[in-house]
Amino acid sequence: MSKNLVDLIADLKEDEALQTTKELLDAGTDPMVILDYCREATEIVGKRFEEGKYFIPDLLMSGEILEQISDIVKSNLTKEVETDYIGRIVIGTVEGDIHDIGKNIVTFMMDANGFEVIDLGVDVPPQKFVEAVKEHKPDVVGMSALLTLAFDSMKKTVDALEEAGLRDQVKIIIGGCPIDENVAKYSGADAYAKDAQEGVVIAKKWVNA
Ligand code: B12
Repeated sequence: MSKNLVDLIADLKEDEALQTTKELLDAGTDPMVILDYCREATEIVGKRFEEGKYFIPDLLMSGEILEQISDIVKSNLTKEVETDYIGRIVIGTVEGDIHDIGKNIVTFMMDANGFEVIDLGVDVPPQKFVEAVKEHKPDVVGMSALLTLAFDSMKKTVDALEEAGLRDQVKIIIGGCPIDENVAKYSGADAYAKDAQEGVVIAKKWVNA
């Protein structure tokens, strides 16, 4: 069944993929496991795109399927009982990059774990991050990027925060499928997370929650 969902997404079989997602959740599968299947499937889609077997419309279709699955999954994740926020995070996909499915999952997970989230959207210029940090005074800034080209935007954003004298007031976490420790070092971020769950764990540590 599980392999099946990976294949259905990778083969862009929208209706069957959504149906199988619902069946898996009804059968008690952990929603986070479903997100892992999504990741496995995106790797296959990405590879087919690189190999010239898939084209932009196929990427778009995979994006649509992933978005619908993450909506279904989100509605199955239990939100903790409303309490005071444990911290505030400003998040966005950096300039030049419009991928937002992963960022939206992180936004949801942070919110579900007690953070107040200010989501700046996609293709966010460094200056917009700076303004948001001035306005909202967050504990954490989260940046997402899926394009290797966008690593420079991450660096520029960290530099802009530095220049504005705000760097010491926030912790910065980055993520996205090509992001690793080296990118964190290159950009000047404090940490990177391989997925939304890890991001939540790190952010919680930063606010001592
Ligand atoms: C769907 C998709 C699209 C959709 C995006 C729809 C949308 N609303 O986001 C569309 C069709 C629009 C698209 C466009 C393009 N895409 Co595209 N796309 C993908 C694909 C297949 C899946 C991405 C995805 O949604 N993954 C699922 C999510 C859940 O995973 P995720 O983003 O990694 O997020 C998780 C973690 O990384 C982490 N995370 C993510 N962000 C953050 C942030 C923080 C703070 C934290 C803590 C954690 C975290 O948590 C998430 C959940 O656990 C990938 C393939 C791949 N391997 O990823 C290519 C891919 C990213 N795309 C690629 C390319 C080249 C493009 C285009 C340039 C194509 C073109 N020629 O036009 C354009 C770029 C446009 C732009 N300016 O951004 C390349 C990038 C290659 C590179 N080296 O840069 C990839 C890798 C495909 C490939 N193998 O060639 N794409």
